[in-house]
Amino acid sequence: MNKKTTFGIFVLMAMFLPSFVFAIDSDGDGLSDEREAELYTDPNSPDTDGDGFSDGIEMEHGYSPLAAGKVMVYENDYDGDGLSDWHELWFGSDIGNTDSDGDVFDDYTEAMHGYDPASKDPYKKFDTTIVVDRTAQRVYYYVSYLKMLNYPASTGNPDTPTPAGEYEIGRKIDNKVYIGADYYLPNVKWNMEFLPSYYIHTAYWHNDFGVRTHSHGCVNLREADAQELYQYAQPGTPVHVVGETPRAYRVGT
Ligand SMILES: [Ca+2]
Ligand SMILES: [Ca+2]
Ligand SMILES: [Ca+2]
Ligand SMILES: [Ca+2]
Repeated sequence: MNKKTTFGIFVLMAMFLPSFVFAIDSDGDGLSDEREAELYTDPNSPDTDGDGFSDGIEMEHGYSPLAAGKVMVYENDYDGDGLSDWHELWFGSDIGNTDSDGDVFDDYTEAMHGYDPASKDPYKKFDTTIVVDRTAQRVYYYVSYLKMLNYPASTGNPDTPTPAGEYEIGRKIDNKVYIGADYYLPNVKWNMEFLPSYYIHTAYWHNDFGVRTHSHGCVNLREADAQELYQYAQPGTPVHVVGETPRAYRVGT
């Protein structure tokens, strides 16, 4: 190794050295004091929740250092705002503050509507998408790449399938009557049209959600699920219908 190369390596080391020097880890658990402040762990205790596994090891394997035992980071909600610690770390919001950016909207509500819970900027938005999975008979709601909701559903029967494709919510109707040649269904709640005459809506006349297809092409959800999705679905929200319509009576085993 010539002198020039040695000098080059020395300069490189000197450039990166300060970041190691200043990343103080008082309790030696592998997480810097700065990181522990974000995580609400004790910077002076290597095992904040006292379950025998260090904060650093828990974070490395996806377990919460704030909850004893095998509680995953995505299962823990330190501030109880509905958004898990894992999601808060992904969004960059404060896991110990229900309204991280102080704009009076809580982190969960902001994230679910696609707003950034860590920023007051109302124009900084994430994409939201509804995915209808015909194979699994489920409906998912995504914010960016994160699956935020996962519901059992019933799509169109094999002879009247829900058409695959990429659509978007056109209009929302609180209460609607469905009339066809062989059916009359009044008082159907939470209707989200994604293609002319094709809606995502409740279905009080059956309980086959997630089990089998059961419609003339609409997507049926349980009432509480449809009501929840209705809050977040807006005209223009993309709806992707994917997978295959199952021929079998039951989905899965
Ligand atoms: Ca530490
Ligand atoms: Ca621990
Ligand atoms: Ca939270
Ligand atoms: Ca907020």
